[in-house]
Amino acid sequence: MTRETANPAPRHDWTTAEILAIHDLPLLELVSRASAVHRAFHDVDDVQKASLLSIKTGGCPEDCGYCPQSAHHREVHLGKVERLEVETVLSAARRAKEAGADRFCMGAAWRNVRDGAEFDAVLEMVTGVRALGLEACVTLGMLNEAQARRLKEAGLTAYNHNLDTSPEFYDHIVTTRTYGDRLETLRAVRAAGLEMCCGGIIGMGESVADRASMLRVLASLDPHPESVPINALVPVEGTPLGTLERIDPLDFVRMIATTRIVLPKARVRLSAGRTALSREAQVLCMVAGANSIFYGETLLTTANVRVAEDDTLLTALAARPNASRLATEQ
Ligand code: SAM
Ligand code: DTB
Ligand code: SF4
Repeated sequence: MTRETANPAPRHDWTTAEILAIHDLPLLELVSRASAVHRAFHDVDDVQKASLLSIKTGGCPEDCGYCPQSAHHREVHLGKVERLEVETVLSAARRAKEAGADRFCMGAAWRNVRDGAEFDAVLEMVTGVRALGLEACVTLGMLNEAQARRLKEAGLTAYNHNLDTSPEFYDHIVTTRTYGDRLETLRAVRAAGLEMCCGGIIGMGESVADRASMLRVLASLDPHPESVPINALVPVEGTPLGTLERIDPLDFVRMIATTRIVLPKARVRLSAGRTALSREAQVLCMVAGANSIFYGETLLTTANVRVAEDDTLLTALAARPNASRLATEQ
């Protein structure tokens, strides 16, 4: 038996070399090991549908190279949007619930959370989303422990704050905030007793060792993040990374499988970049351990897979009605 299936307890001492060795296994061996870990820790039929809404779009002072919302990338025209009203957000949450979402995630293009009317409105949104019976997640940039506690008191389920890439590659992508700043926000999230949603992006020109290194940092967090979004870069014209090629779908599969093995208990979310995957590639990602998707026509500013297509995919994954009866009749 392999080490990770024989001793499946989550580990915090992974080395980059160990993770890299797993990542680079022959593909079928990698996927079958990841699948075994997935089955050992999860109900494989359970795929979470997370709905996403941008509550404040564009004009962000940070310079993240991948992001269409950065004010540094003047060629991107988003049509600046002020913060949405609480009632507008709650109507969207109600529609998401009716469509079958489990979690409602709200994103703001802020460098950090500031106390005052804007933050108070977000707290109201969180309470309203929870009252609908949905899990609530927000991503608002950096925050301190007192702000994280206020979110917890408002009923927030999880806070999303991504590492994005490895510590070694990070300075190629973002210069206005440090890797240490990100880890400090994650510490505040944990100190407040919130669930942590933390992952990254592949396809930004990083090496495979950088991908492994990012997973090493995620695994060093104790406890591991409860959810881990793995995004493939959506190249947006006008951003510094806008001319990069989309990654090979099988590289996405490798990253998902490796994440599943290194972070066995986490919900691994097949996040941005799904529009470039065939239905079959998405199913392969799920076999390799992905158990959550963003569900809804848009991510924050870019297109997501259409809901009707996702419904077809999720129906295809479900057991065929009367399949066992038909089998015995034959
Ligand atoms: N401003 C907040 C922050 O950065 O923490 C929250 C919003 S930010 C858009 C959330 C995450 O979206 C980023 O950390 C990044 O991982 C992901 N993201 C942004 N643009 C992307 C793109 N073009 N392709 C893939 N992922 C992207
Ligand atoms: C995450 O890891 N991916 C989501 C969510 N967390 C907030 C955002 C993806 C954004 C993709 C680019 C866009 O639509 O602007
Ligand atoms: Fe701003 Fe977040 Fe985009 Fe960075 S990723 S530019 S912090 S909205």
